[in-house]
Amino acid sequence: MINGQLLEQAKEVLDGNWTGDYTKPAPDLYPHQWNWDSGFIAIGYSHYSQEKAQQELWSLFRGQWKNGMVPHMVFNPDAIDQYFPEPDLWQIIRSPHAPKDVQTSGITMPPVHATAALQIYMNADDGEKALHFLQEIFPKIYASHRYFYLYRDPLQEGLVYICHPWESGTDNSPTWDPILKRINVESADIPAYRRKDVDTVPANQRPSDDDYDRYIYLVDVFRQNSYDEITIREKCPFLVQDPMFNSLLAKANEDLIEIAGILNQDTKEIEDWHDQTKKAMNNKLWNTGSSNYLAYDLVKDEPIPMQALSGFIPLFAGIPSSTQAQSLVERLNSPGFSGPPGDNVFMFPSYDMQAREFDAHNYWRGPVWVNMSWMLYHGLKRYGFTEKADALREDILSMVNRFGLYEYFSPYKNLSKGEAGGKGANQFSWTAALCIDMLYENSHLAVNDLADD
Ligand code: 2M8
Repeated sequence: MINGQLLEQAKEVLDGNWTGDYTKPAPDLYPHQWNWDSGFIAIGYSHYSQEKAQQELWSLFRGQWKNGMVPHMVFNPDAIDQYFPEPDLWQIIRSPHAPKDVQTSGITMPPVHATAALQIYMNADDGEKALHFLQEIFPKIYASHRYFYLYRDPLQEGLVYICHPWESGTDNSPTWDPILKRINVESADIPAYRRKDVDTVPANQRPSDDDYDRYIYLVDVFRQNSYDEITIREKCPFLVQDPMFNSLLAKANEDLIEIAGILNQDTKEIEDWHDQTKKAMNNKLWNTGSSNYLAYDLVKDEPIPMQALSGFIPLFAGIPSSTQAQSLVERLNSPGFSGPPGDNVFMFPSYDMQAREFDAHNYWRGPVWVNMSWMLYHGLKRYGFTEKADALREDILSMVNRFGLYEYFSPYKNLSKGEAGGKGANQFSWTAALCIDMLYENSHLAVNDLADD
């Protein structure tokens, strides 16, 4: 009964986190709305509640800025005292582009909304309603892609940069360590603040205080410069072309082209973006030595040689050639991402297990995340690694079934006595949503699995 029960539990988690307007990523730790979470969550809902799936995206796009940027967070005014940072830190009113009637953060996140919108349309029973939804949301998503190519691609090479680790979604990935270390933050330089995340999750599973000081320092740079993109580009010490962010943009371009086709809209501009990004990923971010894609530090003008799982996400967007895909899969199968020979490790740890920086319990420094595995599942299928993809799916569903619908997980299958496999927040929405998607997607399997394990 594993999968039938899991499906019900996952729906309960989404129902529990649903506020009436949007879905909280987790009950206590994350009370507001987050950008890429909403995309993943909408994909889960699209299988059984079109209404909630569509509403999830509408709620997020209420916060869209006039320059097209979709903010990384839309605040719930009733939950302001439950999370740090509050809108007061962001002070988005300093930007002429910020919305006046919705409180948001002042940075963005990996763009998964074209991908989510297309899934909503594809999974709809009521084609007419879903078509209407696509027509309404298409110009907004298009504007958000245009924002990236206008403001975040200064070299006009098809690669967009992020200016804060929060924009990557992989907040404390070791990839950002070399850059954050270069930022010398004296406590007097940054606004006073108190973290609230460590009230609910053990500190050793969350970013360090040194990381937070730098996160706040960067927000201060943005607000002091009124969120002006050109000034930020000149002054920000953190400007990175991240392989996962650009892959998700490429995947979203691909899906936006499909949406434009459905709506009989012109696709030329999006196709140009798409071609350019795919080529640039392979020309600039591919690294033959490590058989994966590396992030690129635009301030120092050099690749960042850190080994994160983000460097494999291009598979999801169809960016690698088949030879590159083969190398990526070989690297995924190696001890760095699969552990020592034997079935000891869930697919896949978020950071190279053989690297000094790897930490099995700490957030984006090693644990397994369901959204990353879900993207790789689709990436592996896309390149014909069907057996590997199916094994990954089974591995992730069994992991979640064993430990619960947590935010992230220890990669180790054999835990020491008393150790919990689930980490961070429990009842985590995107874990639930993407399990739902994996269960429905192979619905012939899911239906059979409903009967027996
Ligand atoms: C985490 O990030 C937020 C800040 O944006 C936090 O730590 O408070 C990340 O895992 C991010 O990827 C995610 O979108 C967010 C909400 O789930 O939490």
